[in-house]
Amino acid sequence: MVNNIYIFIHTFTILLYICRLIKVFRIVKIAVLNLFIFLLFILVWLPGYAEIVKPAADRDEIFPDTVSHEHAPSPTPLIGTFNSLGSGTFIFAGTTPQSVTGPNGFANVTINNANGLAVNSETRIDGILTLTTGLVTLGANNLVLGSTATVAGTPSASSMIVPTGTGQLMKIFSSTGSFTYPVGDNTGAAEYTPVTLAITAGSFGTNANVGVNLANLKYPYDSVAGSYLNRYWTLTQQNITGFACNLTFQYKPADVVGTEAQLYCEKVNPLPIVEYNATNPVTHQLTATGVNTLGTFTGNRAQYKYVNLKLFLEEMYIGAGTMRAAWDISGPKWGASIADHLTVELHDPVTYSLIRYTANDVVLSTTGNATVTIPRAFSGNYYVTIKHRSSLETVTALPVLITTPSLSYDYSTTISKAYGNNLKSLGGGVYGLYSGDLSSASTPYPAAPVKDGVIDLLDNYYIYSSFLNGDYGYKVADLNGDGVVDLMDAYLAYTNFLLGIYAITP
Ligand SMILES: [Ca+2]
Ligand SMILES: [Ca+2]
Repeated sequence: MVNNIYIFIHTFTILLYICRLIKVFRIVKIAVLNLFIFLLFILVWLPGYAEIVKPAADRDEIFPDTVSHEHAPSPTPLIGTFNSLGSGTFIFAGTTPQSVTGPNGFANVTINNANGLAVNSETRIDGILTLTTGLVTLGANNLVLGSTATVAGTPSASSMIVPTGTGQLMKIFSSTGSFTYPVGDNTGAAEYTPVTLAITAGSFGTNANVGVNLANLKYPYDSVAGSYLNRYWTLTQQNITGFACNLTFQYKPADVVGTEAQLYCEKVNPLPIVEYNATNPVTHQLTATGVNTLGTFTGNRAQYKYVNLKLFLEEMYIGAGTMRAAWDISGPKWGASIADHLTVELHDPVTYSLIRYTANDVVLSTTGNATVTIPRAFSGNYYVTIKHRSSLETVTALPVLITTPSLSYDYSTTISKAYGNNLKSLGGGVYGLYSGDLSSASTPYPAAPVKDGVIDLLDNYYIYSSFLNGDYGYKVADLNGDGVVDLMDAYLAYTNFLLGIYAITP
């Protein structure tokens, strides 16, 4: 039955091309169009003709998903075995730089060498680490403090641990509790910038630990344009489940670029960015409470917020969570991993007609991801509306709260993600935006189309006219994005017209 539809369509295609070739009058062309639409209408409503299946030769298979938004996991530091050096106290009190090479397991260690100690391999201390004077530089090696280890002395810029390489100062925990990591940097001037970790919940496995290192640098984060901190700390944990903690980061006034009072404590990696408390510009401390996952923390006043959207466009969807990359004349218009561009609007939650912010040329990946950058000043609730050149305007089911540096909304998981349940099932539990609204009565072909929120015969006629004109490349009438305007595109719009689809907005 489906093949018959194709035979029918292609027969009329040939007829219409013949009409073009012999330059028949426009009235004949319109008559043929109307006949076609009428017959198509009859066919679609006949039992067994309601479903159309794409031909096997369709281009779907040639655009595999090659995009990954996953971040590589951080390398996991491991606690190995150590050569126990007994239960005494080792005092590093030289007058020239000293080093320790192991792996050694100490009971007590005193650092009393103004020229410092270099840790040249993994080192563990289970008793008391006394910081009298001198810097302990870790480089690529971890310094592990056992679960009962403590720090004594007076940590300062001249007496501290310097974990500014890949090595971490690691503390083993066997239960909840608090520990201050006596860390800082020796980049330019030595600066003491400790981290206090208070673990409030968790289950602690073998060698459960939290490690810290830091950098006296701006975190390479593209939204930081206003005020920020030239310092970030990276914390990782192992073998703690059900983790919850509070964190305090001490920075130096010299670290601040811009206005200190504007800074917030933010976890900037892994994404999404999480914003914690406003800084204390008197004590120069950043705090984060109720932290459940660790990562890299810094202070900044992000210039932007991010709304991470996930959505699919019906006719560009080719299955398995992937869309076709919209084609131009000879290849993908925007790139092989980009489906198309969108316009995203933030609408007032009470008066929907008030558009509070518009983001144009938002990139939609072939895997359905789009990130909208909005000025930080936007907070509160907004309807998030998606507009696309040939898809139906679609709105979030409810206003979305924008309070954090980034948030996510996925339109594709259930029909109820869109206002009015106005999504089309694409199979496999995936939902997408209806295709086929591109034009209106006032913008007939070949005028630049302006959509009217209804998928009707005017849209169909626009596509059909574009097809008759032999349009190809990046054209609005090319619903499925394959670079050619043809009867398939017209048919796709026609099926949604038959379903009586129109935009539903608050
Ligand atoms: Ca329309
Ligand atoms: Ca097409």
